[in-house]
Parts: sequence; C-alpha cells; structure tokens
Amino acid sequence: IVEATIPEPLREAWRKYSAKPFTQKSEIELEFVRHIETTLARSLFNCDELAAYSGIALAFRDRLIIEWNKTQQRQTFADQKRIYYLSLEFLMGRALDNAMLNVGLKDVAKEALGDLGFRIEDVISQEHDAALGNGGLGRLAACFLDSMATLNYPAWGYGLRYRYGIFKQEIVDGYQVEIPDYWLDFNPWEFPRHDITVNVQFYGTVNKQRDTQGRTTHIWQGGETVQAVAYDVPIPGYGTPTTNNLRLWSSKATSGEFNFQKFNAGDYESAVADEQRAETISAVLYPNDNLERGKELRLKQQYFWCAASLYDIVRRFKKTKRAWNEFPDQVAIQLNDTHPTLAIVELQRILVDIEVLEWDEAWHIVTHTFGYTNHTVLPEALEKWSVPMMQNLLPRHLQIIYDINLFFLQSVEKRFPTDRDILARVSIIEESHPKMVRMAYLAIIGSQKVNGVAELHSDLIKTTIFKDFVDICGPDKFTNVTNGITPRRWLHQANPRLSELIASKLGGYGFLKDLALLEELEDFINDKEFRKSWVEIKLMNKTRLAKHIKEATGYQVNPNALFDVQVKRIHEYKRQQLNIFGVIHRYLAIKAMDPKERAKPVPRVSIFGGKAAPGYWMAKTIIHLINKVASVINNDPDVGDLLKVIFVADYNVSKAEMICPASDISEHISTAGTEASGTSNMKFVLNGGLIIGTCDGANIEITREIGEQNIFLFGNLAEDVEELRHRHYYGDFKLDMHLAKVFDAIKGGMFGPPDDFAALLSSVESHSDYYLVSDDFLSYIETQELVDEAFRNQDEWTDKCITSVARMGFFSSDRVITEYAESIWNVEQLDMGKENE
Ligand code: IMP
Ligand code: B1N
Repeated sequence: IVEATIPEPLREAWRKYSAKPFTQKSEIELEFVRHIETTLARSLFNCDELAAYSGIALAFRDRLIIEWNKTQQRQTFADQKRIYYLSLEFLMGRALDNAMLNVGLKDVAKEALGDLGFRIEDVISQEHDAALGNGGLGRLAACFLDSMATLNYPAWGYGLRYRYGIFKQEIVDGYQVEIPDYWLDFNPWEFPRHDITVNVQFYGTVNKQRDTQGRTTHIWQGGETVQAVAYDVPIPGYGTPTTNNLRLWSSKATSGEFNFQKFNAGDYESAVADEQRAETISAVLYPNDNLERGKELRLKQQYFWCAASLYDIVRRFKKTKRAWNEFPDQVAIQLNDTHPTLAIVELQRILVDIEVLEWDEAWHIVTHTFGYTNHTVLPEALEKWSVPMMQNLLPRHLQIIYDINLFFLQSVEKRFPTDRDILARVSIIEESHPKMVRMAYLAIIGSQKVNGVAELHSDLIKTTIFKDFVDICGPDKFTNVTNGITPRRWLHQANPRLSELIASKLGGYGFLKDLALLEELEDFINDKEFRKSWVEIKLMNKTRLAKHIKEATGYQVNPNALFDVQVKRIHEYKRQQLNIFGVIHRYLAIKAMDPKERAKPVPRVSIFGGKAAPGYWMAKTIIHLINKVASVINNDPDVGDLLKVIFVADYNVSKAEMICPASDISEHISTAGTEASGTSNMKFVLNGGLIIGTCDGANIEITREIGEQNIFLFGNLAEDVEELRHRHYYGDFKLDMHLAKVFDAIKGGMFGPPDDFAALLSSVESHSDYYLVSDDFLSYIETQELVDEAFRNQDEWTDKCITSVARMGFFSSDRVITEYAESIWNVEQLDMGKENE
C-alpha cells in the first residue's frame, strides 16, 4: 500500500543491496565466521560449542528474517483474511534444528560446521528450550504455527514473552525441586520491536458522558497504565518461503510523566517499585496444567495480552480503510481455551466506546470474528473470575460482561419461557459468594464456533458441561477438530534415521507435507532389508536414550529390554499412580518367582518423566513414590535386567524428541473421559512405538485408524465412569486384591516410611477412588501381560509397528489446520505462484 508511492529509482537502489537468502555452504561459512568475529567478538581460538551455536543461530536468524519480511509484505498486498491464534502458551522447544530443516539446509549447514571444526549435533544441543508452556495445550499451539506457515496461511500467533518459562525440574532425594528457567540470556530468535508498543490500562473508574449526538458513552479513567512491547519470533514453514510471525508481548513501565513526577517529588523508591510492578506482569508463566487458581496477576496477564493483541489487530485492519462490517471478513481470531476470552469483551469495548458503533452492530462483528477451542472438561480447570476482582481491575469490562449477559438471558427467556432454572444455569454470572464470571460461557456466547479436540471430547462437552448451550445456540455452533502433530518436528527432526528410511521407500520426503502418503509403507511390510533397518533404527534410538539415562541417573539399562514409557505432566487423572502400582505388582511377582523361573518374563525398563505443578501435593507424592520404587528395584540383585525403573528429570520438548523415538510401548492411561485428546500418543505411534491405553481422547481415533489389533486397550469406558463413581461414593467399593498386595508392600515400608505415601493410598482406599485406579487395575496388569507376550514375538511386533506408522497420516497438524481453515476460519491459503510449488 505504502510501497506504491515509492519512486522507482529509490526502489532500484534498495533492491540492489537488499539481502538474499543463502543457499550455499560457502555462504553459510562466511556468515558464521562473520557473526563469531564481529557480533560475538570472538575468534577461532575461543570459539567453544556455545559460541558456535550462537554463530550458526545468528546466521539462520538473518536468513529467516529476510523471508519474514517478504512474507509480511506478500500478505499485506494480498489483502486477505488473516488468522490470529491467541494462546497464553507456546511450547516451542529448540529453534535451530527446526529452522535448518524447514528451509532445507541442514545437510549443507552440517558440512559447513564440519569444515569449521564442529559436529552439528553438539552445536544443536547447546540451545536452551523455549519453554513458554506447560504441556499439550502449549505444544499444540507450536505445532499449529508450523502447519500454518507450511500451508502458506497468513497467520499470526499472539502470546506473552515470559521472562521465566516453565521451571526446570531437579530430583533431590526423590523429591521434585523447582529451579527458575531464565531463558533470555541469549535468544537470537526474537526481534525486539521497541517501536511497537501499546499502553494497557488497569483499575480506575468508569464515568458516563453524553456525546454531541446525545448518546451515552462510557469513559474509563484513572488507574495505572503499563506498556506492552512487541517481540517478534519468525516461524518458518517447511519447504516454502513463507515465514510467519509469533508476536510476544513484554510488559514495561510506561515512560510517561507518571514515574517522572514521582521521581521529581523525591519518591524515587516508589517510582522504581512501579517499574518493577509493571515488569511483573510478563515475568512468569503460571506452572499449572489443567488447573486455574484465580490469582489476580494471572487475570492481569490475560488482559494485558488481549488488549495489546487486539489493539495491534485493529490497527492493522484500519490500515486497509475498510468499513467495520468487513472486520470478520478480514480477521479470524482463535481462542486457545478460555484464557484469552477477555479479547471478546475488549473488541466490543473498542467498537462501542472508542469507535462509537451501536451495541448490536458491534456485537454482530464480535460474534463473527471469534472461535473458541475447549481443551478440558475437568472442573478445576474451567476458568472463573471473582466479580469483585474483575470490578476492581477491569471495571468497564465487567459492565460490558453484564450487558452481554443481560441480552443473552433475555433471548434465552424468550425461547424457553417455561424452563425456570435455565437462566441460572447458563448465566455468565454464577450466583455464588463471591459471584463469579464463568469464562467458558462468555467464550461460547461471543464466538461463532466452539470446538473440542477429539471426537469423544467434543461429544462430551455437548452432553455435559455445555449441554444447555447446544439447546440454546443449536448444534451447528459446536464442532470437533481432532488434534494433530507436526511431522516435521515429531518425525523428521526427532527421528532423522526413520524419516530417511521412509523417504528411501516412498521416493522422497513428500510425506512430510502430505502425511497420508505414509500408507504406501504397508507395501514394504515383507521387505526384509526394510524391516531389518526398521528394527536397527529403533535399537539405535533406544541406545541413545540409554546413554542419556546412564549420564543423568547412573543407572545402566539394557537397550534390548522392552522400553515402557509414560512421559507427560504428572496428574492424578493421567494416572501415573496406576503405572507405578503396576510396576510394584510386577516387582512382587518377580520376587515371588523361583530363581529358575526368572528367565521367563520379558525384561522391561519403565521410564517416567514429567513435572508436577509446584503446589500440587498429590502429584509430587507420585513423583516421590516413583523415585523410591526406582531406588529399591534398581538395586535389587534378584531383579537384574528384568526390571528397571527410571525417572527422567526435567521432561521438556527436546527430551521428548529423544524419548518418543525410543519407546516400544507408551502409556496413555487416563481415567476414561478425562484426557481431552492427548497428543504424545500420536508422537509415539508415528515413531514406531505401540500404545497401552484407555478408551479416552484421541486413543479412540488412533485405534480406528491403525486397527484394534495394533493397540493394547484396557479399562472402563467413559460412559460407565459416572455410575462407578456414584457407587463408590455410596460405599460400594472394594480394593482390587492385586492392588491390595501392592498397598501392603508400601505400607510395610518396602519403599521408605509408609507415612510418605499415606495420602496417595487413601485417595484410592478411603476417598472413593475418584480416578478409578482400583476399578481398572486388574484389566491394566492383564493387558501388560499381553504386551509381554506380544513383544516376545519380535516379528509380529514389527508388523504392528510398521502398519501403525503407515496409518497415522490423519494425525498431521496440517490436516487439523486445513479443517480449522475451512470449517471455522473461512480463510484461504496465500497463492505462492508457480515457482514455489
Ligand atoms: P504491520 O503489523 O501491519 O505493520 O505489518 C507487519 C509487517 O508487514 C511489516 O513489518 C512489514 O514487513 C509488512 N508490511 C505491512 N504493511 C506494509 C506495506 O504497506 N508495505 C510493505 N510491507 C508492509
Ligand atoms: O490440551 C491438549 C490436550 O491434548 C490434552 O488432553 C489437554 O489436557 C490439554 C489450563 C490447560 N487442557 N487444558 C489445559 C493448560 C493450562 C491451563 O492453565 C488448562 N491443557 C489441556 C491439547 O488440546
């Protein structure tokens, strides 16, 4: 737009000198050495691996930003509808390896680094994970960014630039210890935009005024103002020049008169305190997964981020000089859970209070702009904010919420005049003490579409927590988009050897852009060479993990044993306790065997990993139990290689990239109906591992795709859970007899002072076993025996693995993004022209 007014000679001069993206080894070497010697002020003589990482990262950063600039211009000129993905979490992991692979220059970079004295793996492993998320929800957002760029969608992510990401976990004496994750020491992947700032207001009061046309307007005044500064992170697509933007906001004191006045008045301390208070907003990621605690600072984070993002989106729209009613044709905003729900209220406020549109016209725009994805049905994770807190922090927003609610309830009353309870049930305001704002209801009412993340989950939200809203809004508002994962990171990057083997059979890497092509692998199931390589690759990946385990824990594990992995956040509903009780059961069985019989069972390594929220005592107790069991079993000479238990500390994205390719079986064993989808289940199968799991979340669809004979399912079904809980609650509960023996061993002090685990055992025995650990125990241990049996027949096992990988095409996040684009966002891919096809 601006560009059209620039005279040709000027353009010509710029074009001549503007940077070109490198493609050659010599160009990479030149850039690498230049950055080492100038940007980093080092040389050959003091260039260690960390410096080498910095040098190569800066070289690739420069390359990304050239394409970033072109992409943004292309998207601006194309003038199409854009996607804005609002998420409080983006769990990106490492960027260098991903950048090299996505631009197709990893092999070249490897040679370049080799020439200059470095091994690429050592350099890559210097990078600190960008860990701005807790678990599946944040990693899903990261996979979506990769797919949106790869598919050439004009899409921006908006999030917060936390100074501290998710804490680092250490295990000390078997207990989790949290260490702050200060990750910004050196981060070449972000571009500070000190010119792009937004002032965000908090607290204050609302006054009514009449404008010149006699209309009542609301003026929100006073309170405090905090500045949001943009930091941009380039997101390269795979096999396309498209490089999208992730914009993260950082909080800062406003550089206005406010502080200056205080300073001049001699109130230096308080001026500094104000500055620190402002910076606190984006200081730390809340380390809770599937839990909301209602803290004011969290609400401040949410509004800060929503207000800055909305301001930016509206500013970009205004540059197009379109009429407001075209806003939903230009802008699709997706809410990653309810965390950004205030964006709905903020847009309504901008349109009504600032742009002075009529309420109804504004509300029409708002409700055609947003989509809301629900990620959980767990009651403790459903966001509610206290009305007094919101009144204090965001007085004008609370008024708008009350108005939205009033108009909504009026429409409900008209349609359901005889249902006396429905208004209380669906009101955005819960009539409790204090009153609470139910964010999910606000998100549903303000959105055009609501989706769950797997079929079972999307059905459950329609029949349970949002049932009334299906009756009120109609079933078309609710839809399902089953989650997926990016095959670039979770196959090609994490398991380069398997990716290469697949490419050698399928005639190239086309499957990385069209994962359904994997189905052709089934043609090679009887190809001896192929199978041999397949098995060798699994063993190499297991050996690599065994090496890490040895270094991290001192325990030696046998790579030929069955690797049984459960890595995910520690949560009672995910039931790591079921797993560790099963391990104890196995241990007791081995101990009870005649020494001669001990040759029979299949040797197993039970591998656990995951963080507990710092305030979640039961989850921390589970970690403690796993570590105590590990130290007893791993040091018991009767057991030897038959059973080893490993807790991998500080599970994160880069560890997941090493662990997923190294599993024979992984556990996805949540109480049926509690895990909305799960995405690591997909990562393990895509890497040639099998699953033991419950009929929950995406496990059900994985089963449908790969076939029942290729998965080990057990346990009660979601439809039976309510009834079972009800029966337990009324005293109908008997501890499973095998589990009782496990409990006796724990109570007898086999794993240290029994008091340490008393609360965990009584959550099952005396507190009605909410997660049905006892109900599912027998089915679980029997199914584990089936796993042993199946693993004994290595040929059949390999058949199952190959068949499963071949049928995983559905779980690519490219398929997911295509579904969102077509059924929710109504956006088109950018036409990249012939040369990029
Ligand atoms: P913005 O957030 O709308 O300023 O756009 C983000 C980026 O898109 C800018 O930094 C530019 O790279 C590109 N861009 C936006 N508007 C224009 C334009 O009018 N001409 C060329 N590039 C633009
Ligand atoms: O979102 C993932 C799903 O695959 C998982 O099944 C689901 O548990 C996860 C509040 C959450 N749901 N809710 C959260 C995270 C942080 C927070 O503060 C809730 N995470 C999930 C992707 O769909």
